[in-house]
Amino acid sequence: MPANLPPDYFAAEKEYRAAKTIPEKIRALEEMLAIMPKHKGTDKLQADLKRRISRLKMEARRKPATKRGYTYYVKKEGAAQVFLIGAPNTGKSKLLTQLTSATPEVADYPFTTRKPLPGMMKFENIQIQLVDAPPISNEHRVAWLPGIIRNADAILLVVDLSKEDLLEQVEAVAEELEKSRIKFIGKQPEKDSDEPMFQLRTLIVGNKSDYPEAEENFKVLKEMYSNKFSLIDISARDSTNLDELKREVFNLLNIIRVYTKSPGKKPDYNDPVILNKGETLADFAVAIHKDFAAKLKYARIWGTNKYAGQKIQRDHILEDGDVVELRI
Ligand SMILES: Nc1nc2c(ncn2[C@@H]2O[C@H](COP(=O)(O)OP(=O)(O)O)[C@@H](O)[C@H]2O)c(=O)[nH]1
Ligand SMILES: [Mg+2]
Repeated sequence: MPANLPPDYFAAEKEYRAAKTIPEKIRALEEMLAIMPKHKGTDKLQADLKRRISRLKMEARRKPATKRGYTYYVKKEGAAQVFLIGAPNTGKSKLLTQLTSATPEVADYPFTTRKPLPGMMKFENIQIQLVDAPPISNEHRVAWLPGIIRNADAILLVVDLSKEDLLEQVEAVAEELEKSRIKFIGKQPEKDSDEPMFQLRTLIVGNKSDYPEAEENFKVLKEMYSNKFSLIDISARDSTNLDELKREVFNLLNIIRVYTKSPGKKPDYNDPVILNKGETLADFAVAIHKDFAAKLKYARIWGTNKYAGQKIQRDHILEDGDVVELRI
């Protein structure tokens, strides 16, 4: 049975997607639940919302940042927020200087980075926010870090390929974050075990590929992790493979760029609407304006695998690069 959700629901859903904090997210989800018509066709959706609400409430209870009442919260900007995470001295700050115009301190002694520092990375026609963070190791725990990482859309786990202890570098970070119930995953969401974990999409970045031993070490790293994760080797120092890295970051985010078009005019390719993969024409309309979502009759689409100007309905799943003309 189709759910037939009212326009208010999509507006609340938009608020949910824009929500930055856990209380905001909970409020939006509760609104979605309240608005949703209660019948057989929405049973599953209702259950799903309830599950998400209770999970967020659980998370809010154990968030250390709120207990301390203090955190280095980094406001999201651009299409997505991606944290640079890793052991000390792996080159996170160096990488940030190479990919953005931010100027963190880069030094060959550990723990130079004490606060998160954001910078904007340009990828084609969008900006992605990268955030440099203090290192994570078994010896050194930054209490507020897991709290702000939870807000990120994805993680770059930076590993030093010049060192023999690659696996320890990865596992130490994974272990530390697991204590805060954060789990690294590849591009696909994983099934929860008994204890729900907060899942973060992660790309493993092997840095310092300019070292002679790096190639062999990267092979070892791939053998260990390529069944679950995407990996890439780069040299932040020499700017090797950084364009490929940018594309990998974009792929990791599972986002698409969709463009608006007015009748008879050319689309503006400089200003894409960012959606998650799998989102529909209805989601696109909500992202533009909630009134559009309510009034939308149909739309025309231009893109790959479509006839130019083909008519589409609300449930049509959009793809990266699609151009859409909304008809209300
Ligand atoms: N050879 C080489 N050295 C690098 C590379 N990236 C960073 N470094 C050096 O590694 C040290 C630690 O870098 P930094 O960015 O401060 O590491 P962080 O602690 O992870 O932020 C510095 O001396 C950097 O110059 C690289 O790609 N190749
Ligand atoms: Mg640093």
